[in-house]
This record gives sequence, C-alpha cells and structure tokens, in this order.
Amino acid sequence: MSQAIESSETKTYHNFIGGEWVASASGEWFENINPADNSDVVGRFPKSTAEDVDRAVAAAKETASRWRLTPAPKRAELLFRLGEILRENKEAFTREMTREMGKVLSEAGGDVQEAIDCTYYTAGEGRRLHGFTTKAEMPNKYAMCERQPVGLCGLITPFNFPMAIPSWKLIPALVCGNTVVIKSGEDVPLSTINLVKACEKAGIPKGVVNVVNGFAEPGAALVNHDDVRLISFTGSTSTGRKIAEECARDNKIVSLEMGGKNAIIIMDDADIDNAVEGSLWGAFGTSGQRCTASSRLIVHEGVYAEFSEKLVERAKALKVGNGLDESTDVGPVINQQAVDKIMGYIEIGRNEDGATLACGGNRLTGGDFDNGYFIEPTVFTDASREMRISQEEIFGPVTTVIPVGGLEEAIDVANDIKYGLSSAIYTQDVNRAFHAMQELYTGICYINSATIGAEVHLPFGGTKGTGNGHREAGTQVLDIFSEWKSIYVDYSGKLQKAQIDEVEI
Ligand code: UN1
Repeated sequence: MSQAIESSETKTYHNFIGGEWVASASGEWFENINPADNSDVVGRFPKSTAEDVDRAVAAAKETASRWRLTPAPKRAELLFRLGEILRENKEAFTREMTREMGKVLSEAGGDVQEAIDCTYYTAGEGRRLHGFTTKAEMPNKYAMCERQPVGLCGLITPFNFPMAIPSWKLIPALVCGNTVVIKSGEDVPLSTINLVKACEKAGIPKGVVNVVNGFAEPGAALVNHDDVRLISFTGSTSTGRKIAEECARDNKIVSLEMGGKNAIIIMDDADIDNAVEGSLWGAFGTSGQRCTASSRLIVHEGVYAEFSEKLVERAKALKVGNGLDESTDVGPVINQQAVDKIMGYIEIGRNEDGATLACGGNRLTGGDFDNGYFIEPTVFTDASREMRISQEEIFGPVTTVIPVGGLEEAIDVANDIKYGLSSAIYTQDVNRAFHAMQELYTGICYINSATIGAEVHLPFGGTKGTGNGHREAGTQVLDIFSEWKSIYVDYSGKLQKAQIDEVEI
C-alpha cells in the first residue's frame, strides 16, 4: 500500500474561531486522506485540543446576545444568502466531498443539495417561528407562548453526510438565535469548512459560527464545557450513549441521532424488479454507510427465490471504484477501521451465523484498489432474524435477506430490533401498505421505495435505540434548538390568583 505523500500543493486549513481562521493551540495537524486513493492528501487540518474549544466557546458566548437580539427575519436573510452561495458552489463542493469522503459524485451532489434545501427551507422559519396565544383563566389577563433560543450549541457531526448533516444542525440553530461551535467529522473536515466559509461569505457575524477540527479530545471538551447548553450529535450508538450520560450530569439538552438496522419488506404481490432496484439503492448507496441503509431485506417466501436471484445478479454487476469516476456505482468505505469492522461482520455472517454468502464478501485488491478501502457489495441470503448480521449495524455494503411466511411475520421481524430509524414495504395491496404503515415502529416509513432518501421538510429521526426522542429537519427541529416560554400579561391592575380566585360568571 502506498504511503500518503504530502505534496508541496497540500493545502492547509484552519479552525474558525471568532471570525478568524486559526491553527490549533497545540500546533499539531492531521491529514485528511482520500479513501479511494491513500496517496492523495486532501489537506492538513488543525488537531485541536480542549484549549481550542475553550476559545471557540468564548467567541460564541461573546457574540450570543447580539445574534439572539437580531430579529429572526434578519437572521434568515443571511441564511438565504448562504443558500445562494452553496448553490453557486455546488459543483466544487461536490467534487471536494467525493475526494474526502468517497461517495460517488451524484450522491455527493445530492448531499450538497440537501444542505441547500435545508438552508432555504429552514431560513423560511425566520418569518414564522410561530408561537401561540391562548385564553387566560382570569379576566383582563393575556396568555401567549413563544420560542427562545437555548444558548450555545455544540454540534458534533459524522463522516457520512459531510455537508447535509452539519447543515441540518447549523441552520435551525442559527435561525432560532443560537451561536454554535461545530466539531467537524475527522474524516471529512473540508466539507464543514466549505459550509462555514459560505457562512462567512454570507455575512453571518463573527463568533456566531465556529469550527474546531480534530478527533475525540475537542468533542469531549465541547460536551463537558460549562458554557455549552446543548449538544446535537449524529454518529455511533456507543459514542452517543456516552455523550448522553455526560450531558445528563450537567442537565444539558442533548439530541442524538444514532444507529439503524432498517428493513425493507418485500411482499409476494410486489413489483419485484422495482423492489430489487430499491433494495440495491438502499443497501449499496453511499456504500451502505447511511444510518438509513436498507441492511435487512425481509422477503415473502413466495417470491424469495426470484427476488434473491435478481438481487444477487444486479449486485454482482455494480461497479466498485473511485467515486470521482462517473461510471462508478459504489465508492470506497471511509477508512481502515471501517474495513476491519465490515470484514469482521462478513466473517461473522459466514461462520458464526451460518447464512449463505450469495455474492461479494471480499475486500478488493490489485491495481488502484490497493490504494483505497473498497469492499464488494455483499448479500447474505438464508439469514434469520436473530443472527448478528441481522441485528447489528454494519455500516458498509452488506445486506441480509431474511425469508418470511407472511405480512404479520414480516412486520414482527422488522420490529424485532433495537433500532427504529427507517422501514419500507413493497406491495401493490393498499390494505397491506396501510397496515404496515401503522405497525412498523420507526421514525420514517416508505411504501414502494427503499429506506433511504428522506426530504428536509419532514422530520428525520428514529424510535428506540436510534435516538432520544428528538427529530431533526422539518419544523420539528425547532423544538431541539429553542425552548418554550409561556408569558402571562395581567392588565387588570390588581392581584389575581390563578387556581384560587373565583371568577364570577
Ligand atoms: C444518514 O444516513 O445519517 O434519508 C442520513 C437519507 C438521507 C440522509 C441520511 N437524506 O438517506
């Protein structure tokens, strides 16, 4: 395997603190490597420490009142401008994302588009942020309720949606009047920097948005910082759980978006070709590195043989390669650790679980493959619900086909999991579709489409182990980044005691 060589053209990027682009207090750097080609260094980034987080939090704190008191429609004007800048730079941001993250260009374009959609949609909330008025119990008394910002928000973002996920957190935080410190994903810092440079260009005041790059240390420092009021995290279940524990100690607000093990049910009346296409897209899009990935395919025994055969045939034909090559269907996975984890699960599927490895199962080697992290699209058939490959999140291009006898069993298998992000059913029968919609206990549910592809104006999030009850996107995200204030105005000119004074009718 070739060593990464830093060329004289390797770009250096910085943290963004109080409106200045600065190195880490540690003076240390880390390299961002292209997962499709280890010899390609995307850039060097500050390896930040708790001290950098202290500075970023101080900057965000200093500017908090100014931003909070800026009228929301004015905050939104800057965000609309941000949307324009993202749109103008979509192509460049897309290529840079593929280079640092690996996903194919069309999907990276979709990721930037999702950030653009989120920005426009959520900026519109600047002229809404609706509260409500209601009637008070006492005469000459007024009652209303409005949103107030929560304060300083720490945003900790993952590698798989390098611009979309930071935008889901950043834009609502800003429109609600909060200031933020983002800890970028260590494998994809450039896309966060691109987003934040666009914020700077849009004229968002210094100190409102800050970025600290690096690994676990700045993340932990953010979570433990006394001045941080809220942590919004997307990532692994194990890290999310730790963050929740830390936040509980300080009574911080915490919003978690974690794992998934999402099922598509394929009924015997389904359009099988359509179900095969959907399953391929859901399982192998983004090389399976989506928390919404279709990692379980629960198939009615009446169509099991036909579906499995067609799926395997199509999976074998997918072209794995560098995402920058337009003919590639499936890009690399993110890093060596991901390869180890995914290959470990393939071993488990083969041996411990005893399912049938119907296709794939190998890390690709030879030629250009040696410089990257490429794994074949892998399908396990004849799996059963309790196997580890059917229960645990693999986060790679691996899916598991589980035969079932009917709809009730299919729903039971789909729900028999510790996660609850997304689910889907392929059926032509409206009664079955509505029954599944009612019974699948997930935050997102698709009919005749895969488990991926959520749109920004609907709430995003999951039940059970996927999250902690919050929803990102939609208008529901405002409930994460604002707190309700109930306001009573007594204009009677005297003391009126609610629940105690009798009101004459
Ligand atoms: C994720 O996998 O973490 O619904 C986010 C989807 C995308 C977002 C996925 N819009 O698949």
